[in-house]
Amino acid sequence: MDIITVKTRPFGDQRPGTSGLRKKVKVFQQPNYLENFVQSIFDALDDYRGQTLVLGGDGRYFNRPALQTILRLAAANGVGRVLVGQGGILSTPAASCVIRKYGACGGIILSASHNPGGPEADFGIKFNAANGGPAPEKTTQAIYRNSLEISRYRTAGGGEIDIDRLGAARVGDMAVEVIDAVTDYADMMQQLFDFELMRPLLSSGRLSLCFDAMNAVTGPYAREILLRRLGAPAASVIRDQPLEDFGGAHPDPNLAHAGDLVARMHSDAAPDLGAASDGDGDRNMILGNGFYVTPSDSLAVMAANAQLLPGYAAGLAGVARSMPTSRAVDRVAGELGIPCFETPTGWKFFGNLLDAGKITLCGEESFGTGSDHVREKDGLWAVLFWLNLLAVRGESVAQVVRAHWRRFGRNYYTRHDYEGLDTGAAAALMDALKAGLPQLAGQRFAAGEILQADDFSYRDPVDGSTSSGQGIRIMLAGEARIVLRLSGTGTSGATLRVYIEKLESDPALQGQDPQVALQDLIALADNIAGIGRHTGRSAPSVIT
Ligand code: VG1
Ligand code: CO
Repeated sequence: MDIITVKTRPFGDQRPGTSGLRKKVKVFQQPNYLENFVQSIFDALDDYRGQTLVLGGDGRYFNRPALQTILRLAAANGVGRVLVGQGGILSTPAASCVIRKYGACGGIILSASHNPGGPEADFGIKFNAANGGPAPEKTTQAIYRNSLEISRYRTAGGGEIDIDRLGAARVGDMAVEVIDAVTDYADMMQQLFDFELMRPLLSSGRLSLCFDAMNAVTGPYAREILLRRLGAPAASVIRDQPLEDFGGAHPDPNLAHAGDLVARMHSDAAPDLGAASDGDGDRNMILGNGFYVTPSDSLAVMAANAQLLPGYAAGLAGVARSMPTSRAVDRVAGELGIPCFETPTGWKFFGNLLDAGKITLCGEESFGTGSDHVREKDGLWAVLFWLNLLAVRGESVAQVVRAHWRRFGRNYYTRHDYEGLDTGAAAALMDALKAGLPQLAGQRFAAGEILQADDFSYRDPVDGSTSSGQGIRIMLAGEARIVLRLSGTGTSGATLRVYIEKLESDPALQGQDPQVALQDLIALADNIAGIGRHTGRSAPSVIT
């Protein structure tokens, strides 16, 4: 094989964020930019030579050329075999499934997830380890250090590999297998859920759904699973063609970006379940007829009902949630008598807990839920979980959630995002907030008394590693809480996320609009953090 060593220089900005390296496509298109990062990944690993690597992405613009570049680098660096999703496609959970199923040493996933795509938009790359999950912090830090010192990368000569045709090929000594991107994942879903129960209900229309693939990667997965294997009518899946620019839309399944679906769920023609997934298929939004389920509630409902579903009939070992996620699931864990872990934002922090068998279900407020079946959050899995649950209980989404609130209390919840902020102004806001933390405890406001205020730090109970500076927590009486942190996935300016929550145990008071129920806390967040003053904004860009 023709191995070429190319001299290069560090870029200095290749620090992975919450979920891999995300930049504008134009940044990735600079000569050597992608190559430097991929070489830095190989240099951070010690056991990949001769082994299997999984490669795929969400199909966004630049996916295809990036994939060819990575194949050449992989061959020159001594990878034994690469499994590539057909057409370069693998949803993030499917990639996790394939890594685990074929004993790969890891995988490279090309995605910027919920960020928009296209020549002027975003691209991303992340490395997943042999357990199928996002590389832990010690690996991402090693990748970053390598990227600051890199002076050469290795690549191979040769032409392009045809990634659209299933089958085997070679790049020099390295085998390339183009695999069906959907089958392994669909088979796994069929193991976890009761397809026999759901199929007659879905095919006869007794249980109806609308799944919005948002022109992103889940289209082919949804067609195979929901339409072909479960027999739902064709119109049950919308925007099911993966497009390089997601049709110009923002592939982020929330109330702001899945507007058509939300409108349909509030119309006379609303099906029983509405759902959407994001660019790379790991997020989910769940809606009922005229009803929105917050992701935090969705996790809690899943935990409370898991035993009704075949894949989880044995019960849950434990649960985990990211710190900003509402504490609704904590209440379920308390009642079930199982442990509940609080981790920093980002799926990589769940990996050790899942591997150690300490948890079965986990989730984040950012439309992410998952289980120990893979090591990523999983959008379609969540949709199937809900469908199976509705089929078993024979109730509507709203009935299931309201009954849950009556039993466990309702954790009113909202997240306010301030996007595209001046980076300096956002940093100044956080610095001032941190400086004022010691004075907050004991102060009384209309929203209640502040009991505790800190900067969240996490010690991993499995490997003892610590991660500090993971977000400001302000805890108030009455199980109310305000959390503030800066996003680690954006590609321009800074995004401030403000998470607000309050418990309401009285069923008579559980039917309010969260923005109303939480208004005192929303005002207090602005008061304490000086959001308007620092950012010049009078309202958030997105409310979820
Ligand atoms: C966001 C979410 C976080 C999620 C991450 C990756 O990160 O808040 O919960 O794990 O996106 O999701 P941040 O740092 O911007 O808040 V995905 O679907 O974009 O890979
Ligand atoms: Co995603």
